[in-house]
Amino acid sequence: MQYTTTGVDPTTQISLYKRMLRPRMIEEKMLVLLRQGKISKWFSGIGQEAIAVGVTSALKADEYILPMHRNLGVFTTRNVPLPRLFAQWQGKASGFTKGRDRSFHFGTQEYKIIGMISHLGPQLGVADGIALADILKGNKRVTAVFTGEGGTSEGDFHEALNIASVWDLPVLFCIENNGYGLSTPTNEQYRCDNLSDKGVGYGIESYTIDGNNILEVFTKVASLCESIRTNPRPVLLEFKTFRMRGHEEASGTKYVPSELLSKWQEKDPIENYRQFLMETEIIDEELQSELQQDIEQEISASLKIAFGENEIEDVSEEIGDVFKSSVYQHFKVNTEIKNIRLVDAISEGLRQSMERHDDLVLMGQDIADYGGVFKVTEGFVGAFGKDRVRNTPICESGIIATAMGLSINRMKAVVEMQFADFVSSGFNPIVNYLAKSHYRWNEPADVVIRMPCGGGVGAGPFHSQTNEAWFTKTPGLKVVYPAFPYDAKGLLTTAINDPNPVLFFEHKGLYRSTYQDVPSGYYTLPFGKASFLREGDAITIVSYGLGIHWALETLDKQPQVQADLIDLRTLMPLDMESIYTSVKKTGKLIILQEDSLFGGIASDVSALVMENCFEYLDAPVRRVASLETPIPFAKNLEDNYLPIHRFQKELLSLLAY
Ligand SMILES: Cc1ncc(C[n+]2csc(CCOP(=O)(O)OP(=O)(O)O)c2C)c(N)n1
Repeated sequence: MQYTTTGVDPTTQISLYKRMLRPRMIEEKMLVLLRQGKISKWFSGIGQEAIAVGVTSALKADEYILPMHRNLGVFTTRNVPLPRLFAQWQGKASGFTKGRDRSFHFGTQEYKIIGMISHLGPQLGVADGIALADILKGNKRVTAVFTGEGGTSEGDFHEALNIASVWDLPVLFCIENNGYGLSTPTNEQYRCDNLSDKGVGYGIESYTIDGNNILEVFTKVASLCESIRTNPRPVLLEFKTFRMRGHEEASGTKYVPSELLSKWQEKDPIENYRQFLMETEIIDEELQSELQQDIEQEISASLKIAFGENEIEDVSEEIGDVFKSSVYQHFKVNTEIKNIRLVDAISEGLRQSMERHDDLVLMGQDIADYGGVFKVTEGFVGAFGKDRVRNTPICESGIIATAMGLSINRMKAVVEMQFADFVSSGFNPIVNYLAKSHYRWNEPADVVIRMPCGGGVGAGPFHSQTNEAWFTKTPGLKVVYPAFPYDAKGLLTTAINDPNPVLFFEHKGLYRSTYQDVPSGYYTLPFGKASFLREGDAITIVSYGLGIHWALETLDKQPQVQADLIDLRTLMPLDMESIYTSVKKTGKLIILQEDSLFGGIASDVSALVMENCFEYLDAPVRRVASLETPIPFAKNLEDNYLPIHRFQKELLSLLAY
């Protein structure tokens, strides 16, 4: 192996050696503990240390790094205390996740390390968001993110590179090409010669680097970082290396030809570098054994602390940690009232939030000069500029991950889905990243996702869904679904103030058909408080969104029906107390929902009422909802699908029960 020391002084040469030796020795110890059954799983990075150590050494301490499952060297080079790391792997309380997640699945703001989620790809977009926040705040920083060559086949990789390219984001995309993705060799993963070639397609500068040569990694990355800090841009790096052990220890390496393993054994990054340092007399046997002894001692002392810690017994914070606790701030201003449409109220709430929060960034397809397909952000570019009102490429997953990155780097984001239906292309980062971060490692996702949704508009199966139930199912997400302009404005401002992820549903059928008197100043409304729109003793009607308007229409036609009509307004948190109070008074409950019946909110409201108010009920709870089909296009078919025409009959029959 050829080593060039130009620009690397002897102290740095030794420090790079020590930095590689530490993760190697920790790993060797972990492999012993694994065999003894003292830890549960291990993903080995043996043979790949030069990449994590070289890249981390080239970055400054305040620059974020997003490592993968084999990058122990990132954590050790950033001097994360070993007792905490060991406690993390043992699921102990003094780790980084209170025992809630394993291995390297955590981040720490203290060390500016943002760990992966198992799905590999999403962190590439998160790096984009972190880098975007740095650009917007005028920080001259680089963000480094890792992926394996297997992970480059995920859409997230392509989306993240493309976003970074069109937005000139200072991200160092580091591919560790270690020959195998689990058992899949590179020729079954991709067909270009080098993965760095992919940079060309995105207009990104890229390089192939010998990932086993610490000096090459360090000097190349250090000089690139210098240049990126002053001239922000993404750079794609492919580090050639090899995975010397199994994907994880249990799976072995039977499928790897032995000659490949021996060929790469000879290229071991630590052995070769040690020899080089000995030959050039930078280190000698004495120093080498001193280093080794120091690390050994550090490992055993740290292990003693971690093993000495009790297993987690306290489960009292499990529910409380799903969301970041935040105190609702009530703003009520006495200003002029204007009669406006739902779409205007949302636009106004968004505009006033932009004025209030300098750190709020809007992202979405065609939201800038064009104003969004529903014109919610019309005129925003003029008021706030293109840095904060950002047109995105068509890549929901990458942009939602980018929003997470903005939040990690202490900015706020609102992402507009062009239609709520398209959120399926960004489903993974929402339900796995945004929803779980606070519970896993105490990091909230300060992100609102606006969801223009709903049927009755003749737009067929992919532009009419009301897909709130995809999200109410997932702990860690708040779900808001206003039916009126006043609620929409006040709940949107609250959603933006809330540091947790919020799915904000906007029924597009109501955008331009629903008017209401709305205060023109900034105000907020609390989550988790349903509103009583009508009051009566005979029956309780629960609904939200367009369903509320159907219920009102029905009650107007049937003035003899004495009903409590409850508008849920937010689905998570859900105001069950108001429902219980009403049901205890009326003894009958009918729930109307626009979505198909099975697995929707109506089912859970029904179950909860049966469990908690059984002795007050005079009839079985009734649910009325759309058919169990996709939502159709033709008017007659859509009318048949939606529940409005069935509601009156069901209501009257329940009253007569
Ligand atoms: C979306 C997703 N699909 C599949 C997996 C299962 N899986 C975990 S790691 C891995 C291989 C990853 O290969 P690569 O990106 O090359 O990284 P390496 O493990 O080689 O370092 C697979 C298939 C996963 N975690 N996430």
